[in-house]
Amino acid sequence: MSEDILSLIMTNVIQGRVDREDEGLEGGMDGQPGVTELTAEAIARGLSPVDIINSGLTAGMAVVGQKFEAKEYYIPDMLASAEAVGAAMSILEPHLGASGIKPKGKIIVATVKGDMHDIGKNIVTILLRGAGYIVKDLGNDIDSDAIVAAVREEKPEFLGLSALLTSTMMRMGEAIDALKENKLRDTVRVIVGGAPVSEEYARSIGADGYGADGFEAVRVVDALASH
Ligand code: B12
Repeated sequence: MSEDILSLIMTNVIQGRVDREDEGLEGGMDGQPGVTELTAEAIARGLSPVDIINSGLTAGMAVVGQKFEAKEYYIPDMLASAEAVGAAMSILEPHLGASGIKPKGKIIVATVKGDMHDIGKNIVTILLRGAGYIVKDLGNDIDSDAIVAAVREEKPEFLGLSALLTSTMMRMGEAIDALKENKLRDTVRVIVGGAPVSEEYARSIGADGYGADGFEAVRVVDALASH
């Protein structure tokens, strides 16, 4: 029975259905419970939030990621699924503490100064939250001073920086330099991403990690967290 509701959650994430009003990417599903109703039902039935996240939400997003890579899904499809996961996470968040799950760590994320692109960062945020991290999202167009101030105040284990423009990607290096100047660089692992960014570029600016997509972001942070 619990497997049924988890696989229904997974299917509805893949269909990008937040609630029963949504018809789903393939259409014709309106009237049936969506991800939020199913998540609330799963909690009411006593299922563990971890199982809901791992076997329902994250499993669904993994399929979405594969479909995106195979060019079967496009950005709006990915966003619909990400929105469904985000809505479910809001329902689960109060239960995560109650079930005694320790967050894996704290991450601050930001899109750098001059850059308004935040869709990718928002997906990374949702997936990291889904993987058990506390994520503080500073938003987009964030300058190095604000990043330094947030690292000083929040003392996160990780900082995730996003840039989508070749004209703003150097701001990630500037933020890392600003952390050094403020003697905070050794307190935080910095991971970077965004379409123009590469592994090589990440290394050249002194970042600790690079993720090509949201799923890799989680893998990279998990790997750094275990060292
Ligand atoms: C949507 C979009 C916009 C929207 C942004 C809306 C929003 N709220 O984000 C709007 C319309 C506002 C916009 C504006 C502009 N855009 Co624009 N935009 C795009 C577009 C089409 C999609 C970007 C996107 O959302 N992709 C989907 C997400 C899911 O992918 P992603 O961002 O790459 O994120 C993934 C990974 O990169 C990674 N990731 C991202 N961040 C992070 C962070 C970490 C820590 C990690 C580990 C991983 C990670 O994981 C994410 C999830 O899988 C791209 C084209 C493209 N194909 O990339 C152009 C694009 C980025 N834009 C471009 C340009 C030029 C502009 C403008 C300058 C246009 C103009 N003349 O006004 C302005 C700049 C505004 C500004 N100052 O930022 C160019 C950039 C060229 C360049 N090399 O610099 C692109 C490439 C289009 C093009 N081919 O010319 N844009």
